[in-house]
Amino acid sequence: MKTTLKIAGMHCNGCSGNLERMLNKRDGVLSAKVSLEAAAAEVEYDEAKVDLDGLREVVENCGFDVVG
Ligand SMILES: [Cu+2]
Repeated sequence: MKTTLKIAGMHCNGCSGNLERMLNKRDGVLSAKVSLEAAAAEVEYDEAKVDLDGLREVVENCGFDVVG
């Protein structure tokens, strides 16, 4: 599965880099790419291991919000 999440709350490359690292660490995430400019995370994941709620949880644990 591949999805693009719109992220609110990222202010700098530290924010986006941290979120990208945390998403990539999540079990079931095959690859994650976070763009500060687009305020979005492109995530490829194994839906048998993680779902959208699981991805949202990672985003929220990093202090950001999924807005779409
Ligand atoms: Cu920042």
